[in-house]
This record gives sequence, C-alpha cells and structure tokens, in this order.
Amino acid sequence: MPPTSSPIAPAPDTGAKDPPRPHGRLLVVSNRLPFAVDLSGPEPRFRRTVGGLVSGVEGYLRSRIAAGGGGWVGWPGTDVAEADRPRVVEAARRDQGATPVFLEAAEVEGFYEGFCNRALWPLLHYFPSLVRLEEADWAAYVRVNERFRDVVLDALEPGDTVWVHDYHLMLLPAMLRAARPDLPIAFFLHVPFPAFEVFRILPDAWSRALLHGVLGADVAGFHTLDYARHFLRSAERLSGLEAREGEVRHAGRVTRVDAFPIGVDFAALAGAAARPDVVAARAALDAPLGDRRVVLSVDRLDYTKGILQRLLAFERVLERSPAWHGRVTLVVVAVPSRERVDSYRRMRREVEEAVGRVNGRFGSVAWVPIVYQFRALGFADLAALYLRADVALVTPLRDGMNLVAKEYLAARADDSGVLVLSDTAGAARELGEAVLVNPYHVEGIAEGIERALELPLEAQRARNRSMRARLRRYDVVRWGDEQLERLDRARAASRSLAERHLGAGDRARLLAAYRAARRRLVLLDYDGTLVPFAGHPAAAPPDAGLRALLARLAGADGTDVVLVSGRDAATLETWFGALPVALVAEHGALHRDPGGGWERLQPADSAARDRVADLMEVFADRLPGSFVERKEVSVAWHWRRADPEIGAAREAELVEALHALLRGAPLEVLRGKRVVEVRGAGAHKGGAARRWLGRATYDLVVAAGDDATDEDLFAALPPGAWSLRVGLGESRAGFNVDDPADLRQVLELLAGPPADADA
Ligand code: ADQ
Repeated sequence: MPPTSSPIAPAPDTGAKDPPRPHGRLLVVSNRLPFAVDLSGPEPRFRRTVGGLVSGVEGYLRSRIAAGGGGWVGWPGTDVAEADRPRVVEAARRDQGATPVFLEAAEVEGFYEGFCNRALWPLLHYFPSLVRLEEADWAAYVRVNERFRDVVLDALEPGDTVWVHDYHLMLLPAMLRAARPDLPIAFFLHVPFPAFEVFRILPDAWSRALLHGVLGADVAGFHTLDYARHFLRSAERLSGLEAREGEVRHAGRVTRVDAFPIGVDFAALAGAAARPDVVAARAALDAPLGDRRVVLSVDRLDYTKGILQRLLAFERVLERSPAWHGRVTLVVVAVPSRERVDSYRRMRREVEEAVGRVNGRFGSVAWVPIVYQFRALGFADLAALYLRADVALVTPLRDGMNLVAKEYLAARADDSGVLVLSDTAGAARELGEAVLVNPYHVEGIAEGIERALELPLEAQRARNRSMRARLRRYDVVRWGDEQLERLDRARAASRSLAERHLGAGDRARLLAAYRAARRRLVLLDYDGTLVPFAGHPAAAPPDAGLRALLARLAGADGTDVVLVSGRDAATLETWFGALPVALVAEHGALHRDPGGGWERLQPADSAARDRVADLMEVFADRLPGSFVERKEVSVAWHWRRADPEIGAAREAELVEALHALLRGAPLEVLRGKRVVEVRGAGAHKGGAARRWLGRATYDLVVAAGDDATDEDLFAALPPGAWSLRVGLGESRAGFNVDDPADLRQVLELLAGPPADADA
C-alpha cells in the first residue's frame, strides 16, 4: 500500500481572513492524531491517515495555526512501547506540533474497539441491533477520557482554546471544565445525534454522563439542526434541562448548542484541475476507462456507508438497461477501516463477493463493469477521479455529513457532473439539488443512477452552480471560525449570568443588611423555589429541615415571613399552618395571617371555574401524564410528566380554547412551567406583596421565586429590595441563585444557626 496522504492539499490562501477574535493557541483534541507513527526506521516517521475528521479539521487548523498557533492532541493509533514513547513525543512535537496520548492494548480494546465502535458508532448511526453494551467497555471509555483530560491539562498554556472532537471524547469537555472552570472549550460531533428513542437504548447513567460531558463545553456543534435538536431533546428528557433558542443554562453557565455543517477546502479542490500532478493522474485514467461513462463511489469501508446496496443498485441498472452494457464503469474506492471489528470484516467479504458476482455476470474481456480498489488514494489520484466521474454515487445509509459529496462538487470547476446523494446523509440538508435517493431502496438508487447518467449538461450545471456557490461560501474556514465566534458569545453570556449570580460578596452584604434591619419582610414562593418540582403537586411536601428553617426565620424579632404560592389554601394550611408564617394561596386570591383564619380577597365564580375544569379534563384525557388540579378559585392543568413535544402542542391548543371560552369573563389564563392555570383576573403575587408592604414600614425586603408568576411579585417590590430568581432564566429579579438548595443556603445564612447549635 503506498503511503496515504491527506486528500486535501495545503490551501494556499484560504487562511483566516480577519480573524473574528484575538486567538490564543487552538488545541484540537480527537481520538486519533491525523497521522500514524512508523517506528521501523531509526527516527519515528509519520503517515497521514484518511477520514472525514482529518480532512475537515486539518484544513481549518492550518488556517488557525497561522493566526495563533496550536496543535493536535490524540492517540497515534498504534501500540507504542513504553521505551519508544519519549522519542515519539519528541518527534511528534517537533515535526507535527502534536501531543500523543498513549493507550494500553487493553484500553484500546475496551475504549476504541469496544465502547466507541461496538456501542456508540452503531447507536449514533441508527443500527441498534449492532449495539453491544459492556460494563467493562464503558469503564474503559471513562478511563480513556480521563487520560485525555490529564494530557490536555498538561499541554495547556494560558490563553489556549480547546476544541474536542467527536463521539470518542464526549465526557472530556465536562472533565476539563471541572478542572479549569474558565477554559474556553468547544465540542463538535462529526456523526449524527439520533432521536431520543434511539439514544435511550444506552443505560440512563451512561447517556446522562455523555450529555453532561458534552454540556461541559461552551459551544456544542452538530452538522445539522436535526442533530442539535435531538441532542437537546435527550438532555431535556434525561436530565430535565431546558433549552431556549439553542442555549442550555446549567451549573451557572451557558452552553450554546447549534448546527455548523462542516465544509471543505473549496479553493484547493476547485483549483485541483490545474495542478500538474492531477493532470497526470487524470491522463493515467484514460487508457483503462476509455470513453466510457464513469460512476464513482469513494468511502471508508463502513457498514453505514451503504456500499453493498450501491453495488446491488448498479447491478439492477445493468439488468434493467442492456443499453448501458459496455458503456459505463462503476469505480469503487474503499479505504480500509476498523479491520479488527467483526462486522467490518464481514462487510468487506460481502462487498467483494458482490463485485465478483456483477463482474462475472455482465463483464467481458473488453469491459469490466466494476473496478474495485481497496486502498486509500492520495490527493492527486482522488481529485483525478472526481474530475473524471460523470456521476458521484454517495448513498450512505446514515452519515453525519459526508465530505465526499462536497469534495466532488467542489472539484467540478466547470459545474458539470451529477451527484446522487442519499437523503439520510447530513449533506442532503444543504445539497437539495442533487439527485436524492433512499439508500435502502435498491430499485430507487438504480433509477437515480439512470437519471443521473441521462441528465443533460445544462441541467447538471444549473443544479451544481447553486450548490457550489454554497460550498464556496461556507468552506471549512468559515465552519471553524463560526464555532469559535459562537464560543465567545456563549462565554459572554455565561459571564453575564455569573454577574447576576448571588456571589459570596453579595451574600455577605445581604447578611449584613439583614442583621442591621429592624423590620424585615421575607416573601417566598414555594414550588421550584423552596423545593424542587415533583411530578405531581402532592409529591412535594416540605421536609423537616425546611419547616425548621422557616420557623427560625419567622421566629426572629421584627421578621414577617410570607409564603406566596399558587397552591390551594388547604394544602398550605396542612403543611405550614402550625408555623409562625403568613400564607398566600392561589397566587393572592386567599390570605392567612400567622395563626389566623383564611380571608378570601377574590370572589370565586365556581360556575366559570367548572367550565374551565371540564375543558381541561378533555385535554387531560388526551395527554397521558397530564392532570387537572381544582382549587378554590382557580384551576390548573399540569403536564410535567407528559411527553414534552406533544405536551407543548396540546398546551398551545388548550390556551387557544381557553381564550375562546373565557371571552368577557373576569378570569385570566396563565402559562407557567408545564402548567396552564386559570385564575381570577387581578389576583396575582404582586397584589399579595403590596398588601404586606402597606402594613408596616420594612427596612429590608427579600423575595424569592422561580417562574413567571413570581415576576409580578418582583415587580411590586420597593427599590432596594433583594429579589432572587431561583434558576438561571431571564428575570427582573436582581440576582439569580442556582436552585432550591442554593436558596436554602442563603436563607440558612440569614436565619443563623439553630439555637441548640450555639452551645
Ligand atoms: P467519515 O465517515 O470518514 O467522516 P466522509 O465525510 O465521507 O466520512 O469523509 C471521508 C474523507 O476521507 C473524505 O475527505 C474523503 O476524501 C476521504 N476518503 C475516503 N475514501 C478515501 C480513499 N479511498 N482514499 C482517499 N481518501 C478517501 C466522519 C463522519 C462524516 C463527516 C465527517 C466530517 O462519518 O459524516 O462528514 O466525519 O465531519
């Protein structure tokens, strides 16, 4: 096998124009280094490896290194003996600017062959029946991610940005984040992210760890919006995280989740036809191929690429259309891949058998229908084939993106040629003018091939012009720059979140003011503020610690504590009736002073409420997991436990139906977190706050809440009040705290230690 070389030649001038940010070094971290090590000579030598990740990232990295420096961190792909490691490290740094991560043979088996190739790869490409889940493989995956973390931490210099690539290292961003909270980290997934129903095949603990791992990055990139959405949906379903407009806020930070379709080095490919080595390679194709039409198939030999179906489709063309006999050749170039994995070895056998069968069946001395090469080609040979092929047949069963499709189009500088592309490749999202086919449907692919072979030149050009314009604009440099630019923005958003976070200094100031005040008012929402949300309202009673905390707060001289809740009076009475706190039920419709009786501030229109409840019951029947809560004045439809997508759609329908039903009635519709509530117009938490503020002159007011209904409360506060929003969402509150546990720490601080702790 000749030494492989990167199919993309160095780009002369596609380097970063006007870099969008002042860059430090960019450390690219991927499982494999872009080269393999050859230790047969006196000095280690390096050979380029082939694959989409290398093609894409290398092109970008070259441009970045010119701008700010950087290098690659990864596994050299072979077992390097302990004794050889120092000289490999030295040579890799000197010749390639790279830092190797060495793995032991057992780790390679469990991590790479095992969890990566036998579990994650088939899972992410929708081949669940090939997924093998082994505890030992998962343990190796965790360990190897930790190994990468240690090497990266060691290699880091101040100002570096780390860009982690692909499914092998999904835990790494969070591991790095834990060690360096301030490190700029990007993550990119080169393969599809599947629908939740497929991703959930992994044990919960593993899938959660993978999701949280990725969310350790400031920006998490995917090829298509579908993959980004699937990722967010899984994060929502498995970890209860909520995403808004592609942003996940968690652990005090923002992670931007977005689509960045990888590009190709357009200039290098478009200029290939003029290179002397390409011209020579192309001339060498003339004798064997003659004036026959050429259909080209180029891939790593992988079961996701649909090579066998492609061969069957070509066989169908020859069966259906004898007119093509002797006039068309299918050139199949398959680069060896993962040859130690069984399913790959099996597939290679099947592919080679199919080639033999078709050639035996249709070929002659003068014509070989399928020319098959099992090897990697260098840039010149590959570009020559792109230029010679009338049709590129790119029909993966699943593919994150597929660069061969884009490379073929980019190389066709005269806009001729036809791309036949499967609609399950990420590239189909951008290359809609290609002849799109279903890669499982052999007959359909055969029709696609015939259509492509017959497409007139003008039609070819019209299709290719717009696709090529897109590829020219969104090349690999733009792809990388855009992610780093989003990374900056996500970090800025994280910083502004941090500024609003109630930090240690703020806590000390609050405590000092609280202690100095003589009259204090503490207004607290309950659900989502003092306790986390539970699936059902009845499942969220206060624990003993919370009751003791409230008793201590309210027991202090000059302190009024008011629980301002949307819950019904009876529940609040049962839970808190014995404590010296005031209670506000149903968002302000009912009040109770400490130890007193309930006072209704709003007339209840029970007929209207029942009409609303009946309508809500219909929706509860239609959405499994949702239910109706009838209170004295108001009524609520909860759907926290229902499917998020269907739930959101049903919610929108219900709200519309309610508006129609309530036209003119003194009731209003309120949308909370997965709950729709109808309450008396004018009964809101702001009114409750004002009522208390009017009763005494407080020199300190503290209020805490977590959702839209609490915004009314915050709006009613006097200047100088301390308002705390629980969770990281937008709010008019002055500060954010992380979650109920964090708020309780703040309240513990204010309440001071329990009496018996003084002793
Ligand atoms: P791959 O699965 O490796 O990449 P692909 O995107 O097609 O798939 O990239 C293959 C690369 O290898 C291309 O640059 C191609 O030129 C080169 N190549 C393939 N066969 C070759 C051969 N015989 N000789 C020489 N070169 C050859 C993964 C994902 C893809 C995603 C990329 C980039 O699976 O979906 O597009 O990463 O993100």
